[in-house]
Amino acid sequence: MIEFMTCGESHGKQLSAILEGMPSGIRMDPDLINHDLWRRQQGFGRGGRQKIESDKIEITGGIYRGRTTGAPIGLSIHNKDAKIDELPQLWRPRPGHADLAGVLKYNVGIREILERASARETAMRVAVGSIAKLFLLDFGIKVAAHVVQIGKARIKAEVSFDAILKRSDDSQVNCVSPDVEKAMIREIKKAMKDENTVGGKFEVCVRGVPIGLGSHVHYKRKLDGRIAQGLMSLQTVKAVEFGIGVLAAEVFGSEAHDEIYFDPKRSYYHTTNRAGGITGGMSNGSEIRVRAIMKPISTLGKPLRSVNMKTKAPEKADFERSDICAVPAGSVVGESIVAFEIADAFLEKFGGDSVAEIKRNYKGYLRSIEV
Ligand code: EPS
Repeated sequence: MIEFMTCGESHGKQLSAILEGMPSGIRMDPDLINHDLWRRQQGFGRGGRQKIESDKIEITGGIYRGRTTGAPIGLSIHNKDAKIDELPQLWRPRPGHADLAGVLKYNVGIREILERASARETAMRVAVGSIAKLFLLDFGIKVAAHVVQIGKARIKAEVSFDAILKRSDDSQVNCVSPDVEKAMIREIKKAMKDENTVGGKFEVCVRGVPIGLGSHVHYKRKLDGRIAQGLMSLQTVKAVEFGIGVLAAEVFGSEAHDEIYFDPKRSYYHTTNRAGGITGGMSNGSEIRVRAIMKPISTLGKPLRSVNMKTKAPEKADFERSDICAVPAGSVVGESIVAFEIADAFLEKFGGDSVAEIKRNYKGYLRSIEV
């Protein structure tokens, strides 16, 4: 089992994490981590904060001469906008934000709640996910995400894994189609003009996952449940779907499942992937395809009705600098979240203390399921 803990406020000194349980021998690549951090900061419709920050990882433990040692990995990202003590207290909770429930539950002000509820925290989740991606690459497993919808602009057809890999870092919305990208940018511009915000949907795909990660035997071990929990914990995510997802409610069984075939050269296989790569809580050998739906960000330039928590008078919600659209950034975070969950399930199945040991276990398993 791998686990990590993050701490740090949006405008505090730094974000920190300790990642525990990674084996020794993973080649560390700070450039790749920094590239993912950079990707998270991009996207048309991002707010002013990203012009201030240029997130860079500092690795403070668990690495020797460029490889993991098996010890807990210490990570920090310094905030440039680290002025938390100068920032004012707020009194008008934003509808849709953690503000109201957080203030009542913790008996503190809105400032204390928003500082930790902020999506700034996801920078660290990206760093952790990048390390998971580096581990998975040693086993030929690749994770990639792309934006499929912003507002009413959407990609209609399924996008191949290779097309997702080929998408350009220059895309302003992490979208594979230049035409749909234009329509997505139009949606964001509309929201911008109205001082509004807009949500959307991203898809995370994983290639090279062997059959049998996760398990049917216990609810906490189900791979789809674990991935869904990870994605639902991302700020603004309201729904998660695998494969045909919500469409499963309206089609008949004959259109909902993946028929099974056998070929002596390639073993068992499916010609469709309606399950999104997971059946019975276990990976089934097909690509994992999961989509997350993000609501529009709750900090609005034209705020919604709220209540002043000091006076109890009806007032408009507070507004602080925010994003118009965070879906492209969310897709990068989603990629990291899924990478972490796959790495966790992979280590659970093939666990060992070094990459070399895990490789032996993995090869033995692959041989055992050969027919
Ligand atoms: C974010 C940092 C935040 C926000 C945004 C995401 O920085 P600041 O509050 O200084 O502008 O831009 O967070 C929210 C929208 C939110 O509601 O907290 C980031 O780094 O992703």
